[in-house]
Amino acid sequence: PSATILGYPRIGDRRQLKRALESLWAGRSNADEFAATTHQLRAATRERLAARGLGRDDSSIPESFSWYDQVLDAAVTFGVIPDRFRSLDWSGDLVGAYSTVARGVGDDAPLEMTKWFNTNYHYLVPEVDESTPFVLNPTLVTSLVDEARAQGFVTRPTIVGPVTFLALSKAATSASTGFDPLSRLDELVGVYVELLAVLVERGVQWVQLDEPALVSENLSVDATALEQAFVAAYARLTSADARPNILVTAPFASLGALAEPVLNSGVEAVAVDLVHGDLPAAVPDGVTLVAGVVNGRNVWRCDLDQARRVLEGVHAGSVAVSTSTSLQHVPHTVADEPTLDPTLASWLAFADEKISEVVTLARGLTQGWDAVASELDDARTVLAARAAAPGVTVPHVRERVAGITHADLARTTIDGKRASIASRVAQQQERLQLPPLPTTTIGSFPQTADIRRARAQWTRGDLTDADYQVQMRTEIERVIRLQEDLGLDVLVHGEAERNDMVQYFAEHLDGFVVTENGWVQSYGSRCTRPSIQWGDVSRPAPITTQWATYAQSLTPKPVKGMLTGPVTIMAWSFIREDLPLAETAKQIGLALRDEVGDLEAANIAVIQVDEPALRELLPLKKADHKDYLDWSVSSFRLATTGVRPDTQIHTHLCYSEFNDIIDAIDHLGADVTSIEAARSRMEVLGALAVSGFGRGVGPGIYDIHSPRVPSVEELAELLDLAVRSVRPELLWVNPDCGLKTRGYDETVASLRNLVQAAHDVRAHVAVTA
Ligand code: THG
Ligand code: ZN
Repeated sequence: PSATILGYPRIGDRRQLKRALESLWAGRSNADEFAATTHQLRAATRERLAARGLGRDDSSIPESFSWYDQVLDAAVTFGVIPDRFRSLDWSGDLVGAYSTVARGVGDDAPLEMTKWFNTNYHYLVPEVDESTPFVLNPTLVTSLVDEARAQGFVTRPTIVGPVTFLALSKAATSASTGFDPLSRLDELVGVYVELLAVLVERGVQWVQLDEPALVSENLSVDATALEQAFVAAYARLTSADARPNILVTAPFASLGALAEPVLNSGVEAVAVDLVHGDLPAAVPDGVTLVAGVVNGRNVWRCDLDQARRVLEGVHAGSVAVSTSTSLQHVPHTVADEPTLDPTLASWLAFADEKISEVVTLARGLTQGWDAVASELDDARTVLAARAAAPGVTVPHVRERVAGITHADLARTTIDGKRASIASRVAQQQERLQLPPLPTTTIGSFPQTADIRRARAQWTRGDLTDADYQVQMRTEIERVIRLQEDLGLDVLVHGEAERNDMVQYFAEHLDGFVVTENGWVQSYGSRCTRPSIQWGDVSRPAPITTQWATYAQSLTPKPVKGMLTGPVTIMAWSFIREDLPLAETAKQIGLALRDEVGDLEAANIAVIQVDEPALRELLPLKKADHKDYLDWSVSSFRLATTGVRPDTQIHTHLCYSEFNDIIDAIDHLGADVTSIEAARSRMEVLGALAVSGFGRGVGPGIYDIHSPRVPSVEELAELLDLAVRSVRPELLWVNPDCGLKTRGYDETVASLRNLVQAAHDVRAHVAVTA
């Protein structure tokens, strides 16, 4: 094929998959109805891709559908099922068993979830030990292949490749210490070989094996081990007796030194990311280079002239044009955004529009560029119009960024002198009068159906601003009274007014727009609608002060002001690419600095700036880490250092892979940092202790991702564990994330136990400390 894509969104343009899954799980529909809906979704997708210009019967269309997650698909296909789930009805109720592994049941925890490379997609982490059986169950793959054939298509099944699968797996708790899942590569490859034979028998001509692990330097496997693993695995796969052609994909960054072994591994095609990585030096004869020149990660229209130049630089006997990554990371289509300003819309390309760009470039490459002259011309015109459009460059924003000085990044006293950490701590304690082991929550309280309904009505114009205000204030008062009853020490207003911790800010900042239908799968049935940052960012008016001030007026206890930090706003939005990320980060940092200043002026004594995504944007190449950590940490400091010493700055970070960024966390300079720790039983505190972290820490003592109510004993035990690594005077007590997705019953019960556990441990730490 001369035009292809590496994957397509599977959630559906109206989130059909989300609805189908949630209705299946709730028992509102049965497995047959689920099968019918998802069949329809896939059939429509194939037709849509063909209509956009991808070949119907030449394997150009990837078969990238998944019920929930592509890594779970591979785990199920190769039988990598944890013991606790092996007795499920895998042959009778496949989707039921599959869902249970993804969601857990009773005390059987689901597979852990973590970020897919540097995207905002979460995959499920397979668990492997020395004796995990690897057994082929090809149904998930073959059912799609058969279905496509019946529809008149020859498509290309896609599966996570064996190296990436094991590199992303974790050692099961049953494994002996030091066990490395990759040590079982050869056995797993044996089952991949069986799958290849099954696929050939079904008439499959090409199979896609996704190997993004090859480009990442952030995995625990080092480059040499990765290369050896790849070479061994693919020597065996490519010499299999019966197999389809193999396309190996390496999205997200450069293959670097691995390009040579990958291109010479005997596979028929290699897809490289030419948006985020470089062109390999040499492509051997007989290997097709699938050139990923259209960005699969962002929503901007492609600079076709630039893509053409890249394609013209490719020296390979056979070239296909593609997206740099799967399109699962972008929404379906710009055509579905009726309320978007048409000028802005003309600058954008979502999944469907990107397919057209790929097809255009492939036509240029095969038929000559004159054949696509008008498309190239259109793209050129749009790009030029965008560069000159009002709001893209705003002089007062640029001037303010240029005027940032070193002093703006340091906390100072009122008279301009630097405040030592010790004096800050003392002044904050003087103002806040907190007990030891203070209790708090991360920020959001459950978003009830009432709250969602009110917001939907208000958005539609069916509820007046004044009525919406009343409803939100009523909710805030309820949440404040609840926290007072529970005996929490530092309260929150609950964030009822926020649909999403990023979108809410994007809606209130100049330079951003939000979409109506631009859903992107986050994990399983959950989606977000990333905002689009198209121009220079500034804050036209205070954003959160009215809610924070109202909440604080209801109680003598301190109420935290709650903001989302610059890096997280960027990580969870689509960001412009015509300005360095560091510059955008400064613009957002300054906007938030003003917001922090307004909260302080309104007498809010504790201000939390969340950066859950700090680890996520960490570049895949180590050489890029320092630069990233410099600008990301600086943007947080820019947002937070303008306050008085007696104002306490908190931050919250999700995800437990902190090892690479511990120093950066310290450099944020937050007075208190809450982190996810419950699922790892406080393990991350060990790393903090080793680094000599001397600021307040709130290790989450219960996992909010599950409705389970932890007992007082269990919570107290975790606090006792925490006290082994964190000095008691630095320790805070909180859940490990916001409570937005939880119900009220379990939230109240869990927080009651949390407060009790803090009281119990206070008594006993006081004795031992
Ligand atoms: N906001 C944004 N991105 C995020 C998160 C967030 N990325 C990482 C993490 N949090 C992902 N977690 C979730 C958790 C819940 C949901 C989505 C991502 C969720 N979404 C609703 C759904 O799919 O039904 C839709 C929410 C809405 O109506 O806006 O529940 O917090 N930006
Ligand atoms: Zn969190």
